[in-house]
Amino acid sequence: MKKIILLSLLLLVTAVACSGEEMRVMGVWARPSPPSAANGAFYMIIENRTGVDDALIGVQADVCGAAELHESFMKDDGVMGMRPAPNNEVSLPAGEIVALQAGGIHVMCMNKTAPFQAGDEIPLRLTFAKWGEMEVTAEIREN
Ligand SMILES: [Cu+2]
Repeated sequence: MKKIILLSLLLLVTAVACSGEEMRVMGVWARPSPPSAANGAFYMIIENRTGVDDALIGVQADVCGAAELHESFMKDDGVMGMRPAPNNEVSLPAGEIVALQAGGIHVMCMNKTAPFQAGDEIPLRLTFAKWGEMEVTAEIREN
């Protein structure tokens, strides 16, 4: 009897240890910007531990008139510009870590409805093609 209980416990522990499949979103943040600034950008690190290829396909925030997925690129005149990410999504291959960061892919918050002040916490709702929706909190800080 004891052996069976021990074995069950062992199986349970193993099951819990292996069930780490998740979409991990870390370090969500944005720089402070004054009310006069129409737009802001959110950055974050996404680790796809779900075991399947996925994609970030949308972001919503109450403080943004609209939130778009953007990529930065070098324009012909050597100046950095930005444009909607290909297919308006960010690919998240299984097992990989993707960084949304300044000078790269970012979430563009268009037509801000509130200033971003250092110390503020802004809720964002992320939509993944397969993982579904996730609520995260962006921290407003200088860097
Ligand atoms: Cu942008």
